[in-house]
Amino acid sequence: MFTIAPTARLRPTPFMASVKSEGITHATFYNSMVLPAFYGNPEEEYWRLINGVSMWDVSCERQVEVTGKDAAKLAQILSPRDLSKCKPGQGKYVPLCNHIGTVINDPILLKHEEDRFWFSIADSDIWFWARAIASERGLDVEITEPDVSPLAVQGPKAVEVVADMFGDWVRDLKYFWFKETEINGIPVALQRSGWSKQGGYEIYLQDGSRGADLWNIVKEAGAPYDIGPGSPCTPERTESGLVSVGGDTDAFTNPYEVRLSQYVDLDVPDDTVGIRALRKIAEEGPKRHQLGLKLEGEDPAPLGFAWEALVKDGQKVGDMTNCTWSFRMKQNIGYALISVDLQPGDSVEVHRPGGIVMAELVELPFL
Ligand code: THG
Repeated sequence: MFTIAPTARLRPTPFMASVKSEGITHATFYNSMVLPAFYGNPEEEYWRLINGVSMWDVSCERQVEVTGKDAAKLAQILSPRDLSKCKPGQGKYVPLCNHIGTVINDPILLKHEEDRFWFSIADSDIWFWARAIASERGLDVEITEPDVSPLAVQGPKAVEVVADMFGDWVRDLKYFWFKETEINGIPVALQRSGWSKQGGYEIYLQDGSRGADLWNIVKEAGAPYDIGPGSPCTPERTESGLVSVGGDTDAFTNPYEVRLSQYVDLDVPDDTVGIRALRKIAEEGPKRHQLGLKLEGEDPAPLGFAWEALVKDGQKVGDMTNCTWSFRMKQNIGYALISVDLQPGDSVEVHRPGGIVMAELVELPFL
């Protein structure tokens, strides 16, 4: 189609040479970085994630490091999830909201020490946001981007690959907990995490000059398990019900609309950004909710670059924010962000570029 023209605004990843030699065919952009997408066979890459083990260059999950006397205070101001019991070595999934309660990002927060945190961010500029909030509140913190690039190892066999690399202790890591360690002299943090429901780890490379070395170490350790390159996998994440902030959300989507309410604690301090709006939304109840859609039709018809309208009795009732062919369910499935008047079991029209398709609303996750 076309080649990406280089510019210093678009940051390559430390694994770029490796993913090229693996035969990358598609990439997307995320946090002004390249996010490798496919290596020529999306279906094979999907089944490898479901049945085996897959390695993903997710360097674009950039880290925002917060250090200093008020670091913990700022972390809690930025996140409506209660962090008071979070321990060093623990990670937590923390949706971030703006002042009107819109979800603006959904990082994994890694607490290294009482006064040092990483926000491992989704696709929006939290470096800007954190600096602005910290300055306006007069906090004593430093906010930087460390030299850190996550490499995800995902799938049911990921634990074997990572145990062969680091030792059996990795089997006892609890979900989102992490440990700073090294492999062949390469400094990394190893965390049990990853954007799939198939299990796995993320290796946070802490020396950008060693990307090819780390890639090769994982590739070699994974060879007995038939590891191969992959990427955050839309069919799997859709079947599994994971949210993509920025994909499934718009400028007004609050956590209650997209099944993230369990990560909001309404009794966090009043100075947490958005908490007053969130309390009001919780009291009044959200106007939209996120449900699954099972579409009619036998042929794969993924969503393109835009949401598609959901219509009932001639009225627009919501949007389809995501649609993908499910290789396990053998049909097109998607997410609806739709009026709470519509419920699982109801059917709606999806107004697609190629015409109207009927779909049934169901609870998430699909599988
Ligand atoms: N890894 C790292 N950083 C990230 C992501 C990642 N930054 C942002 C991006 N992904 C999106 N955020 C996520 C990350 C993890 C999960 C969802 C979105 C996730 N959710 C589980 C769920 O919803 O079932 C578990 C959450 C819980 O129960 O705490 O895993 O992938 N480094």
